[in-house]
Amino acid sequence: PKLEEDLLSWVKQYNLPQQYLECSCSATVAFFSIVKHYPSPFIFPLTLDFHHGLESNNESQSLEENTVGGKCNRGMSVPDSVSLLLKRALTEEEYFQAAALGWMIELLQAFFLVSDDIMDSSITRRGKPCWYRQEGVGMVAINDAFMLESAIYTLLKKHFRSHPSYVDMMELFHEVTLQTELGQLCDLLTAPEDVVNLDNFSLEKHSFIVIYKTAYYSFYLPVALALQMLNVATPKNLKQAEDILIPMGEYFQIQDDYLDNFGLPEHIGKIGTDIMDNKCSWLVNTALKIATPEQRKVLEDHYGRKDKAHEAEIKKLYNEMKLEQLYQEYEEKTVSELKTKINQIDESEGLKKEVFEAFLSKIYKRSK
Ligand code: DMA
Ligand code: MG
Ligand code: MG
Ligand code: MG
Repeated sequence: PKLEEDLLSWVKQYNLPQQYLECSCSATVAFFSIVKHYPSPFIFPLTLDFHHGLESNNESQSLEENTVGGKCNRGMSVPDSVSLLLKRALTEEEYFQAAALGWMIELLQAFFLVSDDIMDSSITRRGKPCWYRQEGVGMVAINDAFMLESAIYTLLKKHFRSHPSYVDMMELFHEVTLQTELGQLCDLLTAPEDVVNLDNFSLEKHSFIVIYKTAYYSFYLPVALALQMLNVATPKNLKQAEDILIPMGEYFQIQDDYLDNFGLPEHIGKIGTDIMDNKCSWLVNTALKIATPEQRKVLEDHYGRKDKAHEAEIKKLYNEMKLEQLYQEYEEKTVSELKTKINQIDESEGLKKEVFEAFLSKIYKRSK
């Protein structure tokens, strides 16, 4: 509340863009609405319930509009996992804690997405212009991203300071943040804006990039937090969880790469940029693996150029090469491997197969 009062007085005092007060899409405002509404234990459950088709209220509406707007898969995975680990419905207190941790993941996600869209020169996100492209925002979005990250630790301290796993949770957030940043670094370094060199790409490099940039924070983090919240995390069960969640997260990012080209902007809420951005995507790597010399030439002549006509040539080639079908084959094979892995889990360390099955069923054949 103190922070929010400060923000409002700064906006007035320094004559900052009105948007910071009014814009319903403001990540900054969303951050402060969280702080503002935080004393009510129902703000989190209500907002999260919204994604399950339940009615929302006006207060959670603003939060929904601003920070969430996405699928909330990561956030919801904490309460879902805690409930599956306990094999029962959660008490109000448990739900509040789990949902609060879920929200911290959503804040981390918001932090990564605001910065990712700047770095990727993206156009839209969740069906609206990317934050940095909105009026009066621009490069202030960089600082907004940092503030979204800060919000995690504000909330963690406020609600978990006396929890036995407080330090472990904090270290976990720091660790996965670093892992994600390393992944983003490799993603950017393999995609220089001015030099296209297809020899730089490989499926091995791709695998490293996607595991680091996506799998740790999207898949490992929610389950690790659920275990920590229940004070049952051990090096052994964390490692077991990692061994299945990392390949699952890799599959998830390959879906993202596939949808970047083959998904519908109305479904995915964003316009694909991977071809023009010269990204080391699953699609280009798969194409390179099977390309004839002529097809490779097309890739060399048109990939990674900031130009719609060049992009169209690549899209045409992807269709000719039947990448959609190759993706579907990859998906079936991977999902069956993941199911086998899940079935082999030794539950004596406190894990439950259902935690992983729930995760997998949320993403299988997703179109958004
Ligand atoms: C996403 O990679 C990774 C992070 C850490 C946000 P991406 O650029 O493919 O994501 P998107 O397609 O959502 O822009
Ligand atoms: Mg991006
Ligand atoms: Mg990116
Ligand atoms: Mg993408």
